Amino acid sequence: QTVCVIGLGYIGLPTAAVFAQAGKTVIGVDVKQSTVDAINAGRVPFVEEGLETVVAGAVAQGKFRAQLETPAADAYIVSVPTPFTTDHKADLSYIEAAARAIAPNLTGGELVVLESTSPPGATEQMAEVILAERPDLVAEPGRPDSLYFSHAPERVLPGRIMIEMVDNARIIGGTTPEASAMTRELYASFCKGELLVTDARTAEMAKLTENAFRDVNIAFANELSIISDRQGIDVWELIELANHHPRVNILQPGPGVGGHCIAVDPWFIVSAAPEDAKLVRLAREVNDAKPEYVLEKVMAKAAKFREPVIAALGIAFKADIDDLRESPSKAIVERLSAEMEHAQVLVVEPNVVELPSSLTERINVELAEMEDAIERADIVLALVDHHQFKELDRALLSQKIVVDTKGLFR
Ligand code: SAJ
Repeated sequence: QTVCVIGLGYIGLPTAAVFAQAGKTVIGVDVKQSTVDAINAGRVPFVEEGLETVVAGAVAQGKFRAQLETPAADAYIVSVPTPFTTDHKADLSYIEAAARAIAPNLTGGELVVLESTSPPGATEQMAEVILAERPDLVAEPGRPDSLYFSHAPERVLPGRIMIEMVDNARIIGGTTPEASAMTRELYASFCKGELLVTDARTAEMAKLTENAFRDVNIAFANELSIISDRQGIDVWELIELANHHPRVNILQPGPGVGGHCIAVDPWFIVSAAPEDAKLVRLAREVNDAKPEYVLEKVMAKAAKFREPVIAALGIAFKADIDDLRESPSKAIVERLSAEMEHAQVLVVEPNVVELPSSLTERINVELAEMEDAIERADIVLALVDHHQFKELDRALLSQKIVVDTKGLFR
């Protein structure tokens, strides 16, 4: 059985690798020549624990190769980006392009699985694009000229992908029960977790719901942090106490919500149901507004210094990673340095060796070492709960004004 994986990014490449490991012949497709070349040389163009060994092994055994053109295959896995547009709608153009590239290769009997996180209805839309290109084929299970379509979202956590890809339970939703059954069988080749079968729309919505649940819960924590701040209450103690209740489980507040999933996916629910998705939208707005609250708080504290020096601890989007994309902490540092040109911002980020270009271009920002930055600072602004910061000697902070968005120094 030949499996074609379209889009060899953070999800597509590990998926291709585990299919090859499970004995399938896998052909990966990507638009980037450099990605194709790297993979065919057994290399992985990004950092993910344990992935390169599997890719290199599969390529060496001839079970996996990458190319630019979409080939004929028995099953297709579409794992391309679904970014959102400026008005918070899902951009499905990459899925459509993949569908158009698949269409000419089909003969009937093939399975096309959409893995990209998508708004409800996207799998059906993908099927429509393919069937419009191929009016000689149908989606009527049982007939030799029938095609099969489904959605199988992933739930892996970056850094643990090779483990979670295999172990996590997986939702599978076909546009027909026959498509679900085929998809289930395909994923059972490597997935040890439970395979939960539903329809395509429910599967699409389930993935969005998981991330929206987390976003709403974090928004609640962020709102509590602002209320508590103004009431003179320690929000971390408050949440810890409330979470002792057997049916309460509040997440942690912070400087905002980042990453490419939790800060994006809930918008797909909002754009699908703009009138009804009130809470989901509000949670997004609450979390998106948190960096501004932090910024104002720091600026108010800095007002009493003529040339304030601020040590900003962390610019990654969450603890103990080097990923700066969609990071609220990075956004706060960018805004701080722009709003207060007379201030000096010392960025401490143990997971990077250089600052991103948005910060190197600012003359009042520099990357600094932790102890040095704190010693020089008037204000210490904690933005990410990296383990290095948790282990900091508290005595260093005794003479400093501290703004602690993660409750590190309580
Ligand atoms: N955050 C808080 N407070 C918390 C937890 C997180 O402020 O209590 C912030 C983080 O600092 C970060 C953001 O939320 O800025 C997102 O971090 P995360 O660890 O919650 O999630 P991601 O984006 O790394 O991965 C999520 C996971 N989804 C869920 O836990 C429901 C992962 O399982 C998904 O596979 C992934 O999204 C995805 O690809 O959708």
